[in-house]
Amino acid sequence: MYRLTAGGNWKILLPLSLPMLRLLWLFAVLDAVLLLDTGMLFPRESSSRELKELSGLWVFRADKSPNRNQGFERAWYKSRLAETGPVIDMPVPASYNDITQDSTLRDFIGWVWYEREVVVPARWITDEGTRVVLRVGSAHYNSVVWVNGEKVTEHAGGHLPFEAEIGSLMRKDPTRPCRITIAVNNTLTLETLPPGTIQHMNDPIKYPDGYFVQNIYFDFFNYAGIHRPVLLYTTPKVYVDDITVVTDFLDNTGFVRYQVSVKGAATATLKVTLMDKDGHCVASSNEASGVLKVVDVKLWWPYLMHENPGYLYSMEVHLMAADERSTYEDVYALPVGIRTVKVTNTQFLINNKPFYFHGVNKHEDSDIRGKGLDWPLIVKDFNLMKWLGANSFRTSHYPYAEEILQMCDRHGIVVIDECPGVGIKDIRSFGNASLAHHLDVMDELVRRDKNHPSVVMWSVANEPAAEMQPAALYFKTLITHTKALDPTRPVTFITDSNYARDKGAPYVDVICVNSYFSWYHDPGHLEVIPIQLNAQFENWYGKYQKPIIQSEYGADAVPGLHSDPPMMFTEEYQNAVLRSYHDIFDQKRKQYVIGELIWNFADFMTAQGITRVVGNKKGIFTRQRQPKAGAFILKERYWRLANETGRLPPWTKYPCSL
Ligand code: BDP
Repeated sequence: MYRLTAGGNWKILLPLSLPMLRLLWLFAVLDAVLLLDTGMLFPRESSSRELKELSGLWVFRADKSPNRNQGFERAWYKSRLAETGPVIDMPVPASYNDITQDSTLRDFIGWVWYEREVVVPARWITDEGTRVVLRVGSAHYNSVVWVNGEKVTEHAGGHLPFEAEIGSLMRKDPTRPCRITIAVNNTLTLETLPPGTIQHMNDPIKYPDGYFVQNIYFDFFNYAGIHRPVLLYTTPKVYVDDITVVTDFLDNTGFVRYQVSVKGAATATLKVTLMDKDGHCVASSNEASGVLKVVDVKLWWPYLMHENPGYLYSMEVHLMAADERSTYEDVYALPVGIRTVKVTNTQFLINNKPFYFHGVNKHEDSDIRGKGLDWPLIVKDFNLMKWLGANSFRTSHYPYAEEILQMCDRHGIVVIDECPGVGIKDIRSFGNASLAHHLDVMDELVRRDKNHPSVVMWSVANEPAAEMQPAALYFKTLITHTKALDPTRPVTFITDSNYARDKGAPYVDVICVNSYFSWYHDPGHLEVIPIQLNAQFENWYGKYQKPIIQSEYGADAVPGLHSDPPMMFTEEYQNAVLRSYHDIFDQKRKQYVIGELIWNFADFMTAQGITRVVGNKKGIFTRQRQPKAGAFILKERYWRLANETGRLPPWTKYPCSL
């Protein structure tokens, strides 16, 4: 048996029992987690924390100067933006691209400037024991932030949050409102994620003076701006900075290994309480780290796998500390789902039961707001996914808003969480600087999303040019690093069906393959799908003996376009592609295929080009979320799969519930 010593180390006393082995494993994995210096807990109100949302109208100005640098040269952050030149209203959160009628703003490349003045409650300023934190949910891509003309932080990359403590700055001049200026630059280079290049067109016969374009190697519109809520929140000076949980269970006992990190004081008293949904305390502790044992545990189950999916406990951390001036009390409540994830040669196991991904790939994309967070859209999409019988999605091709992951936790929708490693096609994007940034982004992603039970796998990239020589070392480093960051979740990288691009495959736990037979290959030839898809699966499995997810497949369908026999771009052709793929999935899912994710949930905007008719039309829903014929095929299939592979109580069985 093992016994826990004061320092949290285990000592061998007697042979191990099974529950003890479980505990030991939990300790080992959490100790292996590479924690970053600071946490990135989602801002939540509590008895010790207040929030002030800064969503709404901001003042906006695009820097249209030839080198896009006038804002910095003339220090636009030093005064009100309106004093620097013409400004317009801009909603936050939203992409700025589709808000006006100005095509130069839609296609703008470079720095844009946002500004907002805010008045905060007086006690935030007077109470020096209060921290005031400015948080940006995400901005595309590089950002610099000033408060009252002083720089407080900068951040590289979109899709992930960043913060700065601004209390002391606000206290410098408590009488004036606080002016927040955020400059955001959407330029993509060989070393950003996603990568891109700026091309200057110097031929005076063809292009105006100073003309340049942004080249990108991914298939979605390069929306930009402040995409997620900006807010101010408070914590006491001594505060809960981070919480990490890892869960396990044995029979009907659940285990929650946790670690709380405190900032602002060397010592603090903690009380950690795990509450069930009814608010009853099921376990508690006074330590900063330990294992909470939950008797008669209610596991977190995916949607359609259990009659009560998405069960969440609440871990309430109560901190108390004191210094010579004051006492501090902080309270933070983290939702916790108790579940396990494991991968074998042929299966993906959630709570030791085989899980089959029947889901979708999405985009954060819609009319007018672009990639801006929008609650009506989020809730509509969840209703559509549930209507469809989808139990999962992949956050193609970048991390989605944490608010979306919280919905997944609550509804039991399983997530493959992808970083923005999309469009890595140029050999120069495999260099050290690119790798260092990619590793940083994985750090930030894991730090933000590690506690979400819905997140069951990390995806480090989509369809990189992995046949290039430096890719092998690049992906080995990236995948090994990600596994070290989080030893509890499998890691994948998404490849196309070209076997030459398998450089990440030796290191991943699950092979994810995208293929577009009868579309990009042999366009119009539906008859090739069975043979090519069969060969794809046999080859990848034959080489690596790892379970496979068909991570993308599909065909464009312009809604309302019909033809029989089917022709490309009609709804009938999309249907035929889906049906043909499904036949092979049904054969292979008895062996080692563990999932299928349609490309795409909904039509989405792309750059203009000769293959795109106002965006990518591979959605089974239109961009306005109306079903095409393919949605009904998928709905029929997903409910059938749920009935076969899930554990649905009789009353939810298709078609009775629909
Ligand atoms: C895949 C890409 C995806 C594209 C899709 C398509 O992963 O981003 O949108 O092709 O062309 O290869 O529709």
